[in-house]
Amino acid sequence: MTVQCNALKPYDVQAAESHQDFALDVLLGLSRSPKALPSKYFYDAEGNRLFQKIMDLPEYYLTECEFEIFQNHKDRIGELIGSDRFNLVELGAGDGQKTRVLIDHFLGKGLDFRYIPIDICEEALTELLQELQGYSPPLRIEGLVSEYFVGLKWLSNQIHDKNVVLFLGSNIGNFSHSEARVFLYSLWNALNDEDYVLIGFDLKKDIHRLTVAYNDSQGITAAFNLNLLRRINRELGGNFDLDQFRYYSAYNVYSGAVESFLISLREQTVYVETLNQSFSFEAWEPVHTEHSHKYLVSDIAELAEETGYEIIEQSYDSRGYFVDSLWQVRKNREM
Ligand code: AVJ
Repeated sequence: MTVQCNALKPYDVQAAESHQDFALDVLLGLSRSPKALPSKYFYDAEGNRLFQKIMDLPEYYLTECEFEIFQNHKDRIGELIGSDRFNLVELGAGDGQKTRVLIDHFLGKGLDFRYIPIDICEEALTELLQELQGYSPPLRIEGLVSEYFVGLKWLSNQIHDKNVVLFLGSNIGNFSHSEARVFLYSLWNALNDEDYVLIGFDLKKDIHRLTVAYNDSQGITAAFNLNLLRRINRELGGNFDLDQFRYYSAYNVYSGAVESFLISLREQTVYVETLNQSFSFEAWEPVHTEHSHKYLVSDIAELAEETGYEIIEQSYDSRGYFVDSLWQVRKNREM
């Protein structure tokens, strides 16, 4: 696969397919029982704007934790990963605000790298690329608009390069533990021996703290979820009445995840033009929208071990809420 981009316009790897994928996933998700929609579709331009607001919420502690970790541990992280030239690949970069702490630091230390942010939201990526323009010495950047798998594909072609992959902000939390295992093993496969990955895990903690982070007082998280229905209206010609659905989320102790739903407030039928199909909802019927998994420190060790990495360093925030875990790929040897 050839991927070309210029600095200001991210290369859109998926544009043509993604509209069809969305239609198909909505059809599948609203036809099954219980109903569910994949959380990756939160991130259209509006969804991304709402997610940026979530990151600024006092209740959503994750962002400030990772900021603090990067501020306090950037020296150490830089020392561990940087000597030779490397590719700094970020999966799900979003607006890249936290990453900029690392990028600024790495540039300041004279590390030799190019930055490859990958994200499904074109608007977020374009904004990020524009912000990173002004650097001197200039930062080498290639932005890709895509889901994670293109990142894996891109990486598997860099057979002679050293790679450092960032997977931050608890993005991994949207995977179940078995999905995370498959994903990390696929990543391992695409990487070279001794490459690094830096993964942000949100840790298990006081359940009230978890619950409140996904039930903010300003209702931004609710709007973020409801935007998924608005996106169906906009892009697929749906006629969802957003007032007839209510956001609900709760921490499930068994699954170890905050689980989010949109609940139909009454019996209703919704028509989606592109699909030429109606979907009926019973009163109080839930549509699952997201799980955000929380980790034990022991889960992280197990996950690294199972998928072929060695844990090099765990960096925590001062409250012990969050950890950025630096792993190194181990190949061609007995572990
Ligand atoms: C971007 C997946 C890390 O699960 O915490 C924030 C998304 N959902 N509030 C998360 C989200 C509701 C977020 N991740």
